[in-house]
Amino acid sequence: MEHLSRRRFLKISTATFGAGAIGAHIPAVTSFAMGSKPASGKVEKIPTYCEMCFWKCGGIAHVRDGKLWKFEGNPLDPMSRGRLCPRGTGAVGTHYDPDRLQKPLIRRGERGKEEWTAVTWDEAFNHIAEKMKKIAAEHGPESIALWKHGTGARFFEHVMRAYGCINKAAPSFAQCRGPRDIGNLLTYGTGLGSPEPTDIANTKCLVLIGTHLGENMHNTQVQEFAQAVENKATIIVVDPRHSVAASKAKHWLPIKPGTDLALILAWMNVLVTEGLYDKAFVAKYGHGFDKFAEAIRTNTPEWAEAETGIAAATIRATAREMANHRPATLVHPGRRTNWNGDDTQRSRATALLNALLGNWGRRGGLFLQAGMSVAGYGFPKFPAAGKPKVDNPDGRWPFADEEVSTGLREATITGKPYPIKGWVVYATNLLQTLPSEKETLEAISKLDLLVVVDTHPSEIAGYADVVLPDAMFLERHDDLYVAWGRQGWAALRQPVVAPPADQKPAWWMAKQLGERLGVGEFMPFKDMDEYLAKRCEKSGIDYAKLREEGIVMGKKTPITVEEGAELVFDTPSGKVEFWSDRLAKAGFDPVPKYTPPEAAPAGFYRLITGRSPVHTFSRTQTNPLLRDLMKENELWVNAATAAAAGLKNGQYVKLKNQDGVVSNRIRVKATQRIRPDTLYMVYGFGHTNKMLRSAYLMGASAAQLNTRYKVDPLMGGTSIHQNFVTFEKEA
Ligand SMILES: Nc1nc2c(c(=O)[nH]1)N[C@H]1C(S)=C(S)[C@@H](COP(=O)(O)OP(=O)(O)OC[C@H]3O[C@@H](n4cnc5c(=O)[nH]c(N)nc54)[C@H](O)[C@@H]3O)O[C@H]1N2
Ligand SMILES: Nc1nc2c(c(=O)[nH]1)N[C@H]1C(S)=C(S)[C@@H](COP(=O)(O)OP(=O)(O)OC[C@H]3O[C@@H](n4cnc5c(=O)[nH]c(N)nc54)[C@H](O)[C@@H]3O)O[C@H]1N2
Ligand code: SF4
Ligand SMILES: [Mo]
Repeated sequence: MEHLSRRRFLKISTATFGAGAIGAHIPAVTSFAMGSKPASGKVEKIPTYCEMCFWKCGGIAHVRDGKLWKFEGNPLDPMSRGRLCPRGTGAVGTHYDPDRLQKPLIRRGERGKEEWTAVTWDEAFNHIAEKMKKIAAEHGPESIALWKHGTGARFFEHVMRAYGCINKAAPSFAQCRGPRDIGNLLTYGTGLGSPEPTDIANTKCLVLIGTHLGENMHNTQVQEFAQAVENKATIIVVDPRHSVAASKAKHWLPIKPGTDLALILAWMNVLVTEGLYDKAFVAKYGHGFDKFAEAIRTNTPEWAEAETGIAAATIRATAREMANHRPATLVHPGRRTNWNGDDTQRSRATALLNALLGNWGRRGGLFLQAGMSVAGYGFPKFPAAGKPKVDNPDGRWPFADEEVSTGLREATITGKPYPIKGWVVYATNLLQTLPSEKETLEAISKLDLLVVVDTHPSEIAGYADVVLPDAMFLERHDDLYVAWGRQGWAALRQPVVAPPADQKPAWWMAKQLGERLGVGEFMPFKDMDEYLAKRCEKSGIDYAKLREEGIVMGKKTPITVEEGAELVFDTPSGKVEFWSDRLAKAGFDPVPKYTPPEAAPAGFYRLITGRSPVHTFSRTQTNPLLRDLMKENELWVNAATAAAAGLKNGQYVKLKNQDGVVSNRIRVKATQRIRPDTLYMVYGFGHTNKMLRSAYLMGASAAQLNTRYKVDPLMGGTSIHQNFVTFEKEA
């Protein structure tokens, strides 16, 4: 198999996306020689999977003279296909980042004042275990909750569950893909998960609603997007902003934010009234189609034009174009879908649009995911839960199938149905991640114990009682990644270098904590080699080979109708639910209905957010390699809006939101590439923890301005595009 170098990848992406798009942001760097001079020395190549984000691409680390030199794609891996995105390559910078946490810390003085005593690991664990036992004795172990994001949380969750902690939450549901997964679940009987089963490589018509591929750097999707462009697939992009993806599109629909559901309904109206939908698919697999067709009868393109600002003729033309290419037309289901508060219904509408195009289980549409089964280690049984979980009391959000983060936060604030007195936070910067910083701080004020396990002195770490410095992913073992995709596979995470200071791997911390909590028997293995070797042995996987290659593939099975797969829908009707009896019964619209978004107050603009191709959320701003590529975020302002406000391109400005919250300063990017009524910035900047020396107050924090949010009544998703801002010019 060809070893594609980083330079080649950059050449590919630059060629495909063109200058001015992502190519302009990404210099051609073949190696990041931060450890040692790449001139001589013994090079070891060790495979492991990346966790600079949650796409989990397989990579190969090059270690020269014992020092981390570079990280490249693993050609055997279906996610990376031998190429990493800039953040993956930049993982080397996280290893060497001088702003990383070095030692366990215990708070001195007031919470949030950031005065610490460096302690030994023993002292840290003894302190935590003592506090946890006290909370458990007074309130029960259920009163200690876990916040988590990412693979490293695996054994913390395990040990805490063994101790009787049942409350947990991750931002990947209510703040991210939850609405999309529930919208699809209600329609097809299955959520989509990660990675999404989108056959972008083979599509003839790709529709992106938001979903800014090329800035959203989910590696495989970006590579496949480049393939689709090369294949001359029709690209339709719906975005208030001329995104990188929009620059590749035949049709860019600069929609008024918050009105996408009107557009999707109108597209479906055209497909139905003009008889362009997949009639055979609907007849065989559709449930309640006639009632659905009746429900969207008045959602004409002319009606939608007034809502969305997209001309009726354009809506018709794009709907017809989608129909022309079906079933190889793919309306991307999106990922971060928490926009407006009706997001599950909007995602369901997207699912129904895909159903009208008949692309379920079809080449160029949504393929059927294949998995691989890998045996567990075999642990003792967890104790039975004595109380219900607190995050979704009485099923307030009837269709939530994962924990609702803001529900856990609210329970911590109210102490109902029972008090939550401890939080263990693993790899989620709650102050940047959850909307309403104020509510997060209020919840923290109720705690007797806040433990933060992080690689960096994040904002949430600044409020901790105890901070535990994690090894970064290149320095630790984690559990196997058992993945779903075109073919199932399992990938190995193994350490390639030692942590630079006194950081320790997450699994080791969990084991230490478990022993002190008296549940040591739940981690009966000496180390991760023993654990992983046993899982592999039980599954017939050659562990030695896995350590060499980093990945083992599962069996190939048919994933499309073209390959002979059969379609089965796990819904109450056993069919694709154009009309949902479940929703009707629960008092919701059985077919999605549109409500217009709130108008901006005079002089205010709607604030929307997205991703930088070279950063992940709020976690990479101090990474010396990635900071070099982008050290602060910019505020996208329409050139006319900027001129009217007397703002010049490149000047700094502060933003004030509808609740009077003022941001840190941010540089104006005056551009034609955004609607005049909308402002845009990437999320994750504007750090306020002084210990993040190189990122402190660089750019503005979108999260800080997200004081208002709407909650999706179906599943508890928190929608953050509800905030309006105005300019505060710098003195
Ligand atoms: N480089 C990089 N890549 C990442 C990540 C990262 O941190 N860095 N994070 C990953 C994760 S976890 C996720 S969830 C995804 C998120 O990435 P996506 O799922 O692509 O996120 P979206 O919010 O859909 O996309 C943001 C885009 O939506 C547009 N937009 C905003 N409001 C509206 C609207 O009302 N209507 C329409 N049609 N468009 C709108 C914005 O202008 C922007 O272009 O990215 C993933 N990829
Ligand atoms: N305003 C706004 N809010 C959003 C979004 C948005 O677009 N705008 N996007 C939402 C989405 S889609 C998502 S998925 C979430 C993401 O939410 P989070 O995953 O919480 O994102 P981060 O803010 O990067 O917080 C990650 C924290 O983990 C730490 N960390 C990184 N690697 C490691 C590690 O290996 N071990 C440990 N222990 N810690 C580590 C980082 O230093 C950082 O403090 O945010 C959501 N919130
Ligand atoms: S998409 Fe990039 S950052 Fe995410 S896992 Fe893949 S290489 Fe790493
Ligand atoms: Mo996300």
